[in-house]
Amino acid sequence: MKKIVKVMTIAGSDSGAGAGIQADLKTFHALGVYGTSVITAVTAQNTLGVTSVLEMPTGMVIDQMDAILTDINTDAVKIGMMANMEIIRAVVERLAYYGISNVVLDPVMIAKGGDRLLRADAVDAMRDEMFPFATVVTPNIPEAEILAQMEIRNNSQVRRAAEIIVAQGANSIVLKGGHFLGDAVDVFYDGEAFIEFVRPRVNTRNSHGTGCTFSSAIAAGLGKGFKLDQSIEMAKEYVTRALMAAKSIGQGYGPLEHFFKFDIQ
Ligand code: PXL
Repeated sequence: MKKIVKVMTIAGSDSGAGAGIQADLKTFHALGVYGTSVITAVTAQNTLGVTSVLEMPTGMVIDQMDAILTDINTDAVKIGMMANMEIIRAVVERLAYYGISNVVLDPVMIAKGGDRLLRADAVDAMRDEMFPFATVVTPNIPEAEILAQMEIRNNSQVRRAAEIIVAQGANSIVLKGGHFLGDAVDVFYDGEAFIEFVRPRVNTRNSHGTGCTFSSAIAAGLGKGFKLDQSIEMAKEYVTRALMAAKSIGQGYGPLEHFFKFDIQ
C-alpha cells in the first residue's frame, strides 16, 4: 500500500480563503498529500485587504501542534504567519521537541495592503531562533530587504541578500523575484551554489496567496521525498499554472486556482 504523505501548515487563517491556512490546505490537497493545520491567528480579510487580526493564545498553538504530532504526525512542515515572538518561540520549542525536519519557512511579515502579519519586534526572533530550523526560507523581495537590511533592485543585489540571509542561519533560501518586472525569477542559494528558477511572468491581478501556495508546494514535495531543488521546481510550475488558471473572485486581488488539472509530477 502506498504511504499517505502528511504535511502540516502553521499559519494564519484568511477568511477570504485566498492566502494563509486555506491556500495551504488547498495546495496540499491538489498535490496529493494529507494536510493538517495549526492556526496562529485569525484574519478578517477579503480580496481588498485585512480588516482585523486576532492572534491565538500561544497555548492554543502548542495544543494544536501536540494534537497533530502525537497522533497523525507529519512528513514536512510549512510555516507562514507567526504573528508574534511568543508564538515563534513556542513553535521552535515544539519543532525541536518532536525532532521535525523538512521545514519550509515563509517569513510572512506584511500583507499586500500593508497590514502587519508579524509584529515588528518579532523579526529578530524569527531570524535568530527560527531560521536554524528551516530547510529553506522563502522571502519575497520586501521581506528580504528587511531581513538583509539592504535595497534589492537588481540581480546582483538579490544574490548579495541571499548570501546575507543564509549567513543569518537559514540552511538555504529561495528569494522570490515576483515583485520585479520581466520574467518571474526565483533565486535559490544554499551557501554553495546559486540556482535560478525561471518562468514567464503571469499577468494577472489574481495573485493573492502566491507566496503561501509556493511554500506549501515545496513542503509537499519534501514530504513526498523529493530533493529540495526538485521540490522548488515542482512548486514553481504549480504556482505558475495556478496563476494562469486564476479567475476573478471579489473586487480586489483574487486567489489562485489551486485545482486546475495538475498533470506534472
Ligand atoms: O501572503 C501572506 C499571508 C499569509 N498569511 C495570511 C495572510 C497573508 C496575506 O494576506 O493573510 C493569513
